[in-house]
Amino acid sequence: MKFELPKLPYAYDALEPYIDAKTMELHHSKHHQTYVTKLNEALEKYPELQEKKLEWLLGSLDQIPADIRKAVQNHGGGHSNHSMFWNMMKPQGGGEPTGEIADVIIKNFGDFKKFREEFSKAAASVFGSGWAWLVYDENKKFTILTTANQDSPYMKGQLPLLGLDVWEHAYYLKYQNKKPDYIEAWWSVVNWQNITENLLRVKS
Ligand code: MN3
Repeated sequence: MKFELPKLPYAYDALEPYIDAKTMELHHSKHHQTYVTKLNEALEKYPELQEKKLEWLLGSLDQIPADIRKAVQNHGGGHSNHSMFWNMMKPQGGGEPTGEIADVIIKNFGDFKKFREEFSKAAASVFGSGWAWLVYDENKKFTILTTANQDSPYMKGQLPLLGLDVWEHAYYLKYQNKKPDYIEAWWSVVNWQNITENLLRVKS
C-alpha cells in the first residue's frame, strides 16, 4: 500500500484573499506531493512498514531502520502535517470558536483573544522552517508549542488539534517577509468544526 496525496477539500482559490491560489496550488500539488513521493520511496525496501499507519511510523521512529529513519521523520512528518493542515482551513472560516473547543481554550488560556495572541506569537517565533501547534500533550495538558522542519507532534506522543505551517513556502509569494501578516490572515480561514472534531478524537 502506498501513501497518497489527499485531495484538497476545496479549490486552490477558495482561501483567497487570505491565502492565494498560486501558493495553495504549489503547496499542495508540489510540496505535499514531494513528501508523499519521498516517503513511499523510503518505504520501498520495507513492505512491512508500508502497512503501518502514518501516526504509528511517526510515533515509533526508534523502531524504523536507521537508513530510512530521517526520511520517514521528514517526509512522513510532512505528509501527516499537511494532510491535517488542509482540513484545518476552509473558505468562510475563522471567527471565534464555540462549543467544546471554546471551553477548552477558555479553561486553558483565559479567553480566545489571549489564546490567539499566544499561538500567533509562537508561530512568529519559529526560526527557520516549522510549525505552531495546539496539542493535547503527553502530560494530558492542552499546550501551544512549535516543531522544527516537518517534525510532528505525534513523534512525542502529542495529539495535534490545530496547526499552522510557517515554512516560507506557505506564504512567501503573497506575504514575502511579512510573516506576521500571513499569521494574522490565517485566522480568517481556520476551520473550527475540524478543530472540534480533532478535540473529540483526542478525548475519546
Ligand atoms: Mn508546507
